[in-house]
Amino acid sequence: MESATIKIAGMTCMGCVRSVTNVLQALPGVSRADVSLKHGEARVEYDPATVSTIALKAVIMKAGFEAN
Ligand SMILES: [Cu+2]
Repeated sequence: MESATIKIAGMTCMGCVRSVTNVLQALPGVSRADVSLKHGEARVEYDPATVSTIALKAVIMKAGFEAN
C-alpha cells in the first residue's frame, strides 16, 4: 500500500466530502480515503499495482471537483 495526499478545490460542505469519499472508495485498489473539508485534501491509501494517482484525480474531477 502507498498513500497519497491530493489537493481538492471546490468542496463546500460535508456532502461534497461524502461524494469525494464515496467515489474514491469505490475505486478498485483504494483501501482507505480520508477527505478533509478544512484542509481541502484527501489522504488516500491505495495499491499502486491496481490504481494510480492519475486515476484517483480523474474520479475526483469527474465528481465535479478540481484535484491536484
Ligand atoms: Cu457540498
